[in-house]
Amino acid sequence: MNDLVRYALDGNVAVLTVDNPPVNALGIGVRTGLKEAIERAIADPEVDAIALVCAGRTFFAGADIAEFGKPPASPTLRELHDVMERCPKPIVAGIHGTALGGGLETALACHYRIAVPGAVLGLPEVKLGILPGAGGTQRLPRLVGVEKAIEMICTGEPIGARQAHQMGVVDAVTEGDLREATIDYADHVAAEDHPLPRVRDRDRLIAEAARRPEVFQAAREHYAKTRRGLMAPQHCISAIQAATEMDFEGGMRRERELFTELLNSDQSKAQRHFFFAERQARKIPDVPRDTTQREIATAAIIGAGTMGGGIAMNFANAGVPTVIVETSQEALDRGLGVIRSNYERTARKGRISDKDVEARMALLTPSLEFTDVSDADIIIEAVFENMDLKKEVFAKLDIIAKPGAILATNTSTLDVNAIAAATARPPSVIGLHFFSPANVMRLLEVVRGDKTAKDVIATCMDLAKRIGKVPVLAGVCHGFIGNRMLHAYFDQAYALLYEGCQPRDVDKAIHDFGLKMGPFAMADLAGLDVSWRIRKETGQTQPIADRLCELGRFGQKTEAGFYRYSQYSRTPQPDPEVAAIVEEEGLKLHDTRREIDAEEIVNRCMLALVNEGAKILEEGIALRASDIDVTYVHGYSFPVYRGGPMFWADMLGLDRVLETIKGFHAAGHGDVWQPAPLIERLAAEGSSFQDHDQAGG
Ligand code: 3H9
Repeated sequence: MNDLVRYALDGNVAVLTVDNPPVNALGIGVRTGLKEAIERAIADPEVDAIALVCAGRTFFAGADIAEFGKPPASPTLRELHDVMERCPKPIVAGIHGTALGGGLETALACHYRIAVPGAVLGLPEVKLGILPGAGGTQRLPRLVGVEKAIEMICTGEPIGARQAHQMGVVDAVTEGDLREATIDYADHVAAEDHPLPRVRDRDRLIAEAARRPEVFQAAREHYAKTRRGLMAPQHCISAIQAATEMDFEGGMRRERELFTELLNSDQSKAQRHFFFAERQARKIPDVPRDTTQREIATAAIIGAGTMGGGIAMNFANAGVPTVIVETSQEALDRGLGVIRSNYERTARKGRISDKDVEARMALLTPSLEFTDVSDADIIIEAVFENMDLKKEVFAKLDIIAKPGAILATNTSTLDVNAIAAATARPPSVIGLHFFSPANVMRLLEVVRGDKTAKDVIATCMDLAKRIGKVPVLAGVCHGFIGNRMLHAYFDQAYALLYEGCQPRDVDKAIHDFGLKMGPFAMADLAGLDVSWRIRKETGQTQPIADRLCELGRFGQKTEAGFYRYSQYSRTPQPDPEVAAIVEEEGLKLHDTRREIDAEEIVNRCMLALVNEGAKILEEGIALRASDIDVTYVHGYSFPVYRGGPMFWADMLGLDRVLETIKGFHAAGHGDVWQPAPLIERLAAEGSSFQDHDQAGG
């Protein structure tokens, strides 16, 4: 065949082994090799059956995403599946690792499927802004019914082999050697001489669902709420519905139309960009992948507050024994109590078992003794955001921690170099900035100090994956990547209030743009008192927010902030008292108030992110524009279907971005609207942040 597909004979079974590392993506080479191999097996009179397996760590992880956007090359996946499904000799897929997307679709085009117990199967295309475009929306509902197919396809969440067996997606689960088991299975079904089962012919569940079209409307409403703004889940539902309204060929044609529409959409371009951005973010040019790492078998967290507790949960979830240190028994009890109730809530939702709750709690050792961290491989400080306090903690850790331990600070803004300088071992000091709630938010900003050792960085980037986080490397500056940009964003949000908006105008525009919540609802959730205290300490003012705080309006926790809240609901209600303060303070700065439309609100807030992001990029605080995108999607709920703020700017076109920024500057909105030189340069060259990333920054 070709060098990606090996052909061998085992008795009367042709064994096709695909070997296309790292994940056996079904690129053109694999498709060509497979088609030729199947045709050869069909033509060979000695062959009675075909076993299809993959080498390496996984079965096919899907179509080759890097091929999207290029002209389709024949044989396409669908053409290949046609050859497979019509093959007169049984084809058995042997599945290990992950059978995802086009990978599972290929398995569904085989006559039989067997899997090892650890295999995982799914159709995650929706996460790339597309739908399963090689028959997945037509074949899966024929096997598992419409409801289960909708759930799997619209969430993109995979299932394990045993569940897949129960649902009828695989025919058997094998504990033994997969290759041998697949050959045996193929041999066995060939001997039985039954008509070959083809998923496309199974119409019973489809016919049943055709009588209940209301299922589709309910699904549309559900995913419009839970996947707000995303086109792909709605298109997935339409494609599955087509399976109940048309014959197989008609359904396939409809699936193709919907797939093409999605593939060409800006949403899918953004989501595919994001897929590669997440993976790119793990790569650090001067820290090669094979850098020797420090072993992390145990951890310690200083501080059992909201942040410390959330961080500790990440380690317990990953099975890492963790000591949590506090200064008072009361704080320790409170912290551990919150962790337990978080776990119990998850157990009530059925996501973990009661046994898991106890196992995870057992991994956490509460302590009032600082010296109890002395054996930990990594110690993460999560105390109050105050430089003197942090320095004091690090000076103590320097004395107590074992040699080689990684000393991490969870500071969200402070100078990691200054914190490192409080120790005699700055190479072992790093920033690990978790986002609140730390057990939920996926972003981890890994802050590299001037002296942080490469093995410490490599260890932390890998550790992030182990504890379920997406790491982004940042350099040292006030607020690093995320919070420095957030500062610029909030400045504009406030400026809009002074000029003429009310909090709900700004929040609505930002929410409609796709963020989970606007800046003022977010501030109410986080609490207004923290930034008020910092402003007072640093001699700054923000008159509207200061006045709200003086009235004891600290946000949701006091049932009043920028909005009013009832005791029972977190839904923000506009408050005339706030409206009056906003107007009064606005008129102190401007002669009149003006109407500001949603487009200006979005541009002011989002382009503030982009302009600051470009400066961060130029200064080398972020390695890539795509790292900034990862930061904003995973840390600040920026809509993934816009790809992140920098990708969004690319889609607008940097010439348009520059013109709008210059317009804000000319309109007197302040010197923050001096365009970042990088934007000026890229716009002049007619290029984009993506081009800048590809050129190596
Ligand atoms: C599809 O199938 C469409 C069809 O319905 C219809 C077509 C007509 N293609 O994640 P990792 C690369 S859409 C190309 O770090 P892990 C990845 O970029 C597809 N490349 O490993 C990375 O490269 P690098 C549906 C891919 O062990 C390397 O492999 N399938 C693909 O943490 C390692 O990846 C999916 O959406 C791909 N399909 O996780 C599955 N997949 O080293 C997408 C991976 O240069 N993949 N790469 O950075 C995954 O979810 C994970 O990669 C997987 C492994 C779970 C498989």
